[in-house]
Amino acid sequence: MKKICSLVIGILVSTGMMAGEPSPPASQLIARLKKIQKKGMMVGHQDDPVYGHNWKWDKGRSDVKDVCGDYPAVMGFELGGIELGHKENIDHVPFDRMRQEIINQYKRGGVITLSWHPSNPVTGKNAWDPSGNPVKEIFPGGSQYQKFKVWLKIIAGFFNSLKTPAGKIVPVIFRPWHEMEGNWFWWGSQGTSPEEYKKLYILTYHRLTDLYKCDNLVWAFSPNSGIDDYMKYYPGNHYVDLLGIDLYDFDHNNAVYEKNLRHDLDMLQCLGRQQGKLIALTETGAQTLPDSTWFTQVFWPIAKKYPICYSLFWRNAWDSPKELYIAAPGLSVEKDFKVFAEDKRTLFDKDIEKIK
Ligand code: BMA
Repeated sequence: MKKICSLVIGILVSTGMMAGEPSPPASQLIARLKKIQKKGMMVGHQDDPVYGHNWKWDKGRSDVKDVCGDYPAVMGFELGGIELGHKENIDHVPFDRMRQEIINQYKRGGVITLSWHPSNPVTGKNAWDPSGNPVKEIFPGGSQYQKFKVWLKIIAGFFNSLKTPAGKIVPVIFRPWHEMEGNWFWWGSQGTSPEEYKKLYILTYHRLTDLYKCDNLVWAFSPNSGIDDYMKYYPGNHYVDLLGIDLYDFDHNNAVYEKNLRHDLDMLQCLGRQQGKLIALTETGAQTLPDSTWFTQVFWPIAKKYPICYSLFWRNAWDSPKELYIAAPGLSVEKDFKVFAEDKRTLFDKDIEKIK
């Protein structure tokens, strides 16, 4: 008996868990997301509380809330620029404001997801510059390894700073190195082999998790729509908690979007079941929202058939008018979005706040 007990304790200690100890914040969030997913799909919006259609930097404001009376259940924020020590991200959102909004969203029971478009470590240009073989250079022995280690330390510092005034650490969904099979980002397929990509994801995971003890990260993997072999760049089940896809309609073509949505969600549903992972549309939307019934007639009739944890509609960009992806007061899609929001299975902040 004694022997068995010490064996069990040995296992618990070696896995970092002791009976009676709360599980890490990330595991708590994963369990909560699974519960929420049974109720419906959370509606998400990038940069929701910091700017929107025709406004910026107001406090307490949100295009989604102005239309349907509640904040989106998921808010997305962007970390690009933090690695350079900048005070504002690449879309000019101050990191201090972002931290505050993340904490506000957590306190009202909402969920947070973070993306990162770091600059090209070799050329110093932005994330959309794939030149200079940067991925090869950031591994041990490479010319940018020291710099990359500092970047990860900085980003870990931000994750570890996400604490409520009472000292509670805020769990977030972290979605690094997205749309990797495309050729536009420096970590993308242009100069990076699948093996190098996996190494990059795993290196990031280990340094943040093991070295900097960021136990508040739920890890998302999100290729772009149209990927033939979803597992080609997949770093492995140990490193990923949520399977996503980024899918847009940039061309005002409902039929193509619908076809892609069905295709992507069929694939995600199947893989999610197979691998036992959550699934989500990690970025989506119809650019400029020209169809005034897009939410109820195009998106939702398909999306509602799948067990998607959330859909993150991209930003209503203050600095780029064509980047408009969710309803705001005065837009032709406003009424339609209200109907979409009234559906029992579309979830906003108040719908999930009691699901612990
Ligand atoms: C992209 C675009 C860019 C933006 C970036 C990071 O998809 O919206 O304008 O800078 O995301 O938010």
